[in-house]
Amino acid sequence: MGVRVFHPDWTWPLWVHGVTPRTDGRRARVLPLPVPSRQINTMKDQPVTPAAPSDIKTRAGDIALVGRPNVGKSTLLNQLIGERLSIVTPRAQTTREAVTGILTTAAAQLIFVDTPGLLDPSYTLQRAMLETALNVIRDADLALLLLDATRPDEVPSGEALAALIAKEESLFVVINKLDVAAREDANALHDWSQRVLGKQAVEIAAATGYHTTEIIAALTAALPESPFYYPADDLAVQPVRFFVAEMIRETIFEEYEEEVPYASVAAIDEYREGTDPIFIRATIYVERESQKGIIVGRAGAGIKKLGERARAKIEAFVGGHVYLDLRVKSMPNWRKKVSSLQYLGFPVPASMRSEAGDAANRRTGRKQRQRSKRAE
Ligand SMILES: Nc1nc2c(ncn2[C@@H]2O[C@H](COP(=O)(O)OP(=O)(O)OP(=O)(O)O)[C@@H](O)[C@H]2O)c(=O)[nH]1
Ligand SMILES: [Mg+2]
Repeated sequence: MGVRVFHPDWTWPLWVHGVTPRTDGRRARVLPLPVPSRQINTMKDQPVTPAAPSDIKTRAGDIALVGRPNVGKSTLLNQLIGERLSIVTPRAQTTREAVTGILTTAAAQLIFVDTPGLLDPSYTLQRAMLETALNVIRDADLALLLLDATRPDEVPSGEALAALIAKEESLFVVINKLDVAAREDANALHDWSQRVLGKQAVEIAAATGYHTTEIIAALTAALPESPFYYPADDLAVQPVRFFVAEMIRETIFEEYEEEVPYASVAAIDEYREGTDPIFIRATIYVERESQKGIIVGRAGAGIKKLGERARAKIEAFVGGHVYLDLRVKSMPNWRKKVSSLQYLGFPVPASMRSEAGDAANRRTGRKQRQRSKRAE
């Protein structure tokens, strides 16, 4: 069994797959840490023995949490799992990668996959984010579409809408933020859901838990019969370093305004666990030297505060002292370059990788032509 450690202001779970502290004095079960895993449900191919008695038929499967940016997908994941697994900010496009949270009940294992918002991409990172969300929708057993009752015009369209319609019977729709929404706006979304998707939407408030029990019951009934894919006390599948990087990124959203959080990404260079304090070396990449200056701040005051706040979250998460060595570097236009995204570990779809290869070949070809012209 594990132990949970909470920071007074935070409920980051310690009880995630790969960081299950033990009370029997033996070492915690830890995934090989230097290997970043940006994949989802890596263990799903090998179901584990059901935790429930063998005469009970268990149900299990993936449920994609999807919707336009800022509709409350990550808030809902955290509410359903009962822990703060996925980062939440008031700003759109917070989530960039799929985040998996596992809810195990007596007879069912609901593997929720939080996704980046379904947006209209204008640069490469956004295209990779959209592609991630579309892939999760396609691969998941069920999809739960969130609509935001405070913004009734924000509904999926185009490719995303087509992917949702293709889910047919395995698509469920909820209208979120009912705690603050106007009735006529919620009604407009009910009409849209009925008209476009042929679905009766359920009203929820992810922030308060309103109607989430009903959602869990409806999803459970729709899951396929299956053994559990994960041990019953696992909550997450991504390695510690993923959550550490996300905590740094969330703190950047809290500390800086405008473009800086969007131009920032955190990479964990080193995670040395056998030491006290745990040694973590991380780099924040920004797109321009000027953004580097903003993060570092006057006489380093900015990065000092950022480091202290991020460290407090990480310490609560790992349940021990942490030495956080934080640096800032500029990686020009990293959000627009396939090679930079790959270097940073983002899942870049094969179609985009070949485009990058083609572009590089075109550049090389152009250079070769220029060289041969000059030689003539
Ligand atoms: N009042 C209210 N606010 C909510 C509710 N659910 C989410 N929010 C707020 O909506 C904002 C966005 O929430 P997120 O959970 O980050 O939304 P998201 O869909 O994951 O956003 P992206 O990751 O950017 O796509 C935050 O400020 C949340 O606190 C709700 O039920 N009621
Ligand atoms: Mg999110």
